[in-house]
Amino acid sequence: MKYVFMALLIIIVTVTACTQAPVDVTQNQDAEQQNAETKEVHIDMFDWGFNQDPVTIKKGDHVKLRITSSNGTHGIMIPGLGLSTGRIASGEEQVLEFDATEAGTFEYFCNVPCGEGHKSMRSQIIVEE
Ligand SMILES: [Cu+2]
Repeated sequence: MKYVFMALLIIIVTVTACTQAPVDVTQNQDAEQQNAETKEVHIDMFDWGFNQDPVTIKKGDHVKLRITSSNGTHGIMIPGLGLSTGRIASGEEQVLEFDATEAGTFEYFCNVPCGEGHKSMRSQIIVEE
């Protein structure tokens, strides 16, 4: 009886050890990141406007804004997303990245006083559901 019990115990331990595959957490995280689309948008600023007016993206996108100036020194502030660039002179580029976790309309505008048309440098980022 004792041997039968020992044999059963050994079988149970062996089967349990062989069937528990280790859970690879990092693999699951990689899979999630690969599912998020990276949407690259180039916003070019000039006296006095933006080439993207508005910018439309999808909720869930990972967004990379490449921001340049082709004419004048400008910058971009997006208060609703807590993002802003510094001053970007003609020929320079700065990048802002964020995850579009919320649908909605987010105003953006020039954050560098750049002359008579400065106040008209306003646009929107529209995050669609
Ligand atoms: Cu400006």
